[in-house]
Amino acid sequence: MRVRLIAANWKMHKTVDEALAFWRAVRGRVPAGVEAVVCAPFTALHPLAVERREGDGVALGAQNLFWEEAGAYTGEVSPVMLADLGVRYVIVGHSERRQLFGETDETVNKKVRAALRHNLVPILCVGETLEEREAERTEEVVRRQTAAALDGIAADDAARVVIAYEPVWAIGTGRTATGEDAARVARTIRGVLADRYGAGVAEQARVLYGGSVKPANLSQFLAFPEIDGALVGGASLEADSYLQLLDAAN
Ligand code: G2H
Repeated sequence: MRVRLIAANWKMHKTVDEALAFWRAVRGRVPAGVEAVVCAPFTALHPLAVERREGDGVALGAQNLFWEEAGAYTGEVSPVMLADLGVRYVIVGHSERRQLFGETDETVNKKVRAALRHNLVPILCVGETLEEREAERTEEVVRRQTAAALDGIAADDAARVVIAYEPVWAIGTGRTATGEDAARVARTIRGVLADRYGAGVAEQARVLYGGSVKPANLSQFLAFPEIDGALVGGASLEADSYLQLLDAAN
């Protein structure tokens, strides 16, 4: 039985005070049947880790990591540093990083592997651009990104990876895929897992939808059993809205 997951992706938002205010408003209010993860900017991770108490019901996530453990990599943050703070999840390969910061299938794979080595759960993002969608290449792109990201990863680890289908044209635009579209792509993702690892892993791994998810439209995705939750940007920034998403997923 897969537990639903609502992951907040704050992107480059919130000062430390704003992050702490959010945390205090949400903690202890997470419905029992849902997993809540807040992927905060690096600057807020340590204060949130200090603030976090048993029973808060919210896990900490990062939005990126580097694949080496330590060294001369100015500006980078390693999986060791994240694990040291009690961070449990890390977003890898978000389309903003692929498009704006030159991440490739190869670097995404290195990051997924590094996360798993340090017991962090990667939230691997895959999804097609508008151009690829219009050329009817969605399935091919998603299949390629998923397979490449999982290269060299054993079945046990693959089952722990959370895969978020985020069509690039739906991100921050107010446009969303239909529930049917998202469910079809979720089946494609599980197909890649089944081909490589067998039906057990395909059944165990969680697949999320992301792209302009809001409390008002979440149920259109969760109506499909293939979809186990959402990766949410804009609508995760206010505590009230995030709590509404958690309730809707319960
Ligand atoms: C997609 C999503 C969060 P938003 O990037 O990963 O953002 O919900 O604002 O479209």
